[in-house]
Amino acid sequence: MLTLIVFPPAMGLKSPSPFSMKAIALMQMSGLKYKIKAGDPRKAPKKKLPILIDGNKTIPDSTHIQAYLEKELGVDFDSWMNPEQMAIAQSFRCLCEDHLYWVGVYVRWIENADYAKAEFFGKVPPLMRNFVFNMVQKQVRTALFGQGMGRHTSKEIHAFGATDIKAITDFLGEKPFFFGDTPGSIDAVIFATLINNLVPKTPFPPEGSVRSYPNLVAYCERFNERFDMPGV
Ligand SMILES: N[C@@H](CCC(=O)N[C@@H](CS)C(=O)NCC(=O)O)C(=O)O
Repeated sequence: MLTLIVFPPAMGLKSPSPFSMKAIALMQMSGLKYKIKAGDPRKAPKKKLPILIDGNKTIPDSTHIQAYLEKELGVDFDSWMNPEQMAIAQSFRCLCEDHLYWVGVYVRWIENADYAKAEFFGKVPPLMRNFVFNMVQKQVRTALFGQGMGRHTSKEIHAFGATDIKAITDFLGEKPFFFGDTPGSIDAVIFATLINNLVPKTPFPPEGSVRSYPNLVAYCERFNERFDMPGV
């Protein structure tokens, strides 16, 4: 039995991490039997989630999980795509995972700190809660600074996010999935990114949020329904 280890539920999502959500989406798209378990990134081989466990094999990283499903388990996500579509998909994957992701991290952990504290550490005894949250927030700030996003002002970060989301909404247009009628692995990325932008209270960026684009909201609903996403 395959086991997918993801961040525990919060913010009304089965997993409030775009990478965990992407892995869940890929598993749902694969049609394989698997179970989801909440885990702790500190215990993961690369100190990040998601990871996939298949017997005695451990596969960290959502991209490597996708490759494992394709190469080892025969799942075919994208063979219908032509090289131009593959190139566009790769560009949008980087937009979501290497740029827009960091806008979300900033909005969630820095700008909406009280909400994040309550959602992620609400069950921690009050005396410990501030301590643990401050520790995590410090790590997040360091990561944001190292990546570069954290060196910008709030207004600049929002503008980056709004431009990324505009690119997604414009490219999608009225198509049911990212490249038309057939969903591919890029849809797992786009869905996971958008759904993490749709959580209540932290629609990011506030200017030009996902919620303000009807085609993106409808896309999330369509993906959710088609792949019977658990607990979204
Ligand atoms: N490249 C990885 C990124 C995974 C990732 O960044 N996961 C974050 C949560 S969204 C994480 O585990 N962070 C824990 C930490 O940095 O301590 C993937 O595609 O799976």
